[in-house]
Amino acid sequence: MDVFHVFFSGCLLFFFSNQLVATPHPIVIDGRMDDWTDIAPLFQPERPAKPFDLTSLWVTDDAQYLFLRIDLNQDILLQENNSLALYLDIDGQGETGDLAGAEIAFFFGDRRGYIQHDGESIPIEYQALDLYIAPSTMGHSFEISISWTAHPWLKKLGFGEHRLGVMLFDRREKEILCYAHYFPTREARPILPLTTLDRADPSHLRLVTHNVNKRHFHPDKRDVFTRIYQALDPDILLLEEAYEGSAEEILDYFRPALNGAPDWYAYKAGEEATVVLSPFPAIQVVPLGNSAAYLLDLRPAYEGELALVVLSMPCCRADSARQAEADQIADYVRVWKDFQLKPGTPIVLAGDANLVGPAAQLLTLLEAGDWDGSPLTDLCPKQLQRPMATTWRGEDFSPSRLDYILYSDSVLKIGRRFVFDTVELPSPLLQRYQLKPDDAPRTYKHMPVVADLIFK
Ligand SMILES: [Ca+2]
Ligand SMILES: [Ca+2]
Repeated sequence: MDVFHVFFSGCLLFFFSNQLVATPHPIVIDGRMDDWTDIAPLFQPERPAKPFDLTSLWVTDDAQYLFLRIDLNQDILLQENNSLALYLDIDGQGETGDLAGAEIAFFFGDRRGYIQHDGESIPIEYQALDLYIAPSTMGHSFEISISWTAHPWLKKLGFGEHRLGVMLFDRREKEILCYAHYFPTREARPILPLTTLDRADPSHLRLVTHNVNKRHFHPDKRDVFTRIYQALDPDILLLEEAYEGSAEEILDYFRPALNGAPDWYAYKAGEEATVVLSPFPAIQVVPLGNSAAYLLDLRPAYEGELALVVLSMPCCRADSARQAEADQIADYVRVWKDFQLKPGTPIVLAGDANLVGPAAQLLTLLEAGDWDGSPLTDLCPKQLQRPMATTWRGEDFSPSRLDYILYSDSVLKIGRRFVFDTVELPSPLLQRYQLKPDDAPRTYKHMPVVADLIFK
């Protein structure tokens, strides 16, 4: 493509002095935009003029990442079937690089791009930029992070050390949607000491959900699964896609990771083999498509019961099957509340919801409803070491938040909550739990999600 085929169509540019910003903006890539409210847009057209157009661009950064928020005038999936391209001029020189002086180009709908350096160009996917995108569902507002140092060429080009040229471009209409400049601050994020994975209080009931993706009986992975579950120390361990083995065989296999799990119960249900391991007997086990509902009796350790749905919803482009399963789950929760549960029984929906399509699927699950008539709450925990809420490591698609914990917050509080990965965790913490940095990537693609339940 050459620059003469590009029509510059009257963007307004805002040059925003980042010198006023005292601390880095605590952006979390989680698909929620409330963390951007104190940041002024870098670019806003007077009114979106084109059928597919940008309505706002925000840019901020810290020592590790460049963060972008892109708002559009229509709903899209950012990682499929769209013509949006990002061009970044990263060496501060408009005359070097490709279109608009850019050394980085990324075509979101193709999940591909390139980096240019010294007249050479290499094709890239998300890994070369350490690119995170949220939400993974359809929407018109997306947040994105790019690591300053993900690829050796980025360092050579001085990424983050020069004025950035940021261009958003519609490849279908060959139109520039925006071109703006941004001055990185590279301010360090305040680092909170991270020394323990433990519950804040021993009375908190730790729920861990993990899509083991058929790997749970893999002989090479057993040792790592054991060390990770030992470190997380669940009271209730939920597994999804644990096809191989009966519930009892899976419990026996993981006993070494669960302090021997004396007097524990094991259940398995649903087309995608959801499993519940805990010291609590189930009063009900009901398959709901790929997912399953479990009513656990928590007595005498805790009062009453826990109404649990282990999610393992249909994946990928099975949008109508996923919506149908969300409807089935929400209907079941309503039947539970209307006819079966003691009012105020805590309700938790946890597991792999695979939400990569219309946003309505999440709303359906949330609208199963809390006891006070409000929707369920989406816990949306983030990783311990990164400002990301992604629970799936990525492959072809960027890392995504696929695993969810939804709960009835009128009767349930949550203590510690996090998405667990071993990469980039501080060494003392890894040593304390006999973990290695590559344990998690060697073992799983979905990360365990942890929530400590506190009953009101
Ligand atoms: Ca956010
Ligand atoms: Ca350049």
